[in-house]
Amino acid sequence: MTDTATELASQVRTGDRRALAQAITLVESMRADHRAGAAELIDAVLPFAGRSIRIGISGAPGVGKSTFIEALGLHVISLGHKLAVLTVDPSSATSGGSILGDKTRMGELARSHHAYVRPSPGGEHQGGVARRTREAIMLCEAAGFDVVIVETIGVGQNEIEVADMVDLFVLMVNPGSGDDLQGIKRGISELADLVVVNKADGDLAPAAGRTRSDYSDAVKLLHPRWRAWVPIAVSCSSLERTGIAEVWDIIEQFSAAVRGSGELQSRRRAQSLAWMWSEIREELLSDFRSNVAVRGDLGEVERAVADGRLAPIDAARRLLDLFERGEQRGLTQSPPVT
Ligand SMILES: Nc1nc2c(ncn2[C@@H]2O[C@H](COP(=O)(O)OP(=O)(O)O)[C@@H](O)[C@H]2O)c(=O)[nH]1
Ligand SMILES: [Mg+2]
Repeated sequence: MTDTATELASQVRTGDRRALAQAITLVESMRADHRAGAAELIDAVLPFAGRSIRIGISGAPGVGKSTFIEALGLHVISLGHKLAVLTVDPSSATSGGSILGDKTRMGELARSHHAYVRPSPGGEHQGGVARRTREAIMLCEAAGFDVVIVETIGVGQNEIEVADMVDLFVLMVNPGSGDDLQGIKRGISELADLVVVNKADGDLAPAAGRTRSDYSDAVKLLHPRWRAWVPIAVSCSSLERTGIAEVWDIIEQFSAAVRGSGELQSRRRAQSLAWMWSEIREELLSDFRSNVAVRGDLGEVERAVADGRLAPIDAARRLLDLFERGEQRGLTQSPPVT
């Protein structure tokens, strides 16, 4: 192991926030020459990772996730916990202002010494979001944060990836969003362990109550993800900070239940294995695509498949053969694309 990785890892371990920020920046880096250092760093902190409640919070933009995390977070640190918040929001890269917006919505948290708020990295690259968030979680844990929240927008792949790296997956919805079964079906995620109806205040309070009860019925129809936990729906107001302590109590009950049943431990083992396989898939695919022999034929083969001139399975076999032969001849070190 290089000195820098060891050094950085031990600084992270002391809870040094600048070191933590630097470490996360390193694992977020897409530069190939940073990857080795990042891997060493993760190796070094691995024994100290895993000691947190990992919570994913998902929901449509504007539903109030950041406001909720600020309210919940302040409560959680008032109980003596140390909280890290990571955001996974690919849109924050494009809509310039929203990183700052998120920062501001969690302003009080961001200023606390017991919390660490890390917005999504800017930049165009979409790939690797899951990997770098997983690694950032581990770094935060090694730095002593015992509650980690990952905020993500509630769309497709993103949501699934986040659900795959946390213990508890929270779906946040607006009052009125479950007024018909169709709406619930569209809105509800199979992944939800807890549905939080936010904005239960002012004029929206009655609707929030109805929505909570609609979701309470709906979550019973979900295929349960845990033996020791049945998904439930609650309501709160992040703005007025009511119902927030109750949400935290539920999170603690969840945590105790799934630890007690041994499911948390087995879930995390399965997540680690799934992570390894997704690394292998990504590495292999990237080798495959950069393989000279494959690259030469890929366009034509794709056209043939699209036109129905070549069966997909034959095409795959042909490209894989090219790939394997190329690998054997050591042709993977392809010249850079210009
Ligand atoms: N009335 C009401 N508005 C809220 C509540 N929580 C958040 N908001 C508002 O909803 C908007 C979006 O909040 P934000 O936290 O950025 O949502 P996010 O996109 O899901 O992170 C902001 O204008 C908030 O002030 C709440 O509990 N009640
Ligand atoms: Mg937000």
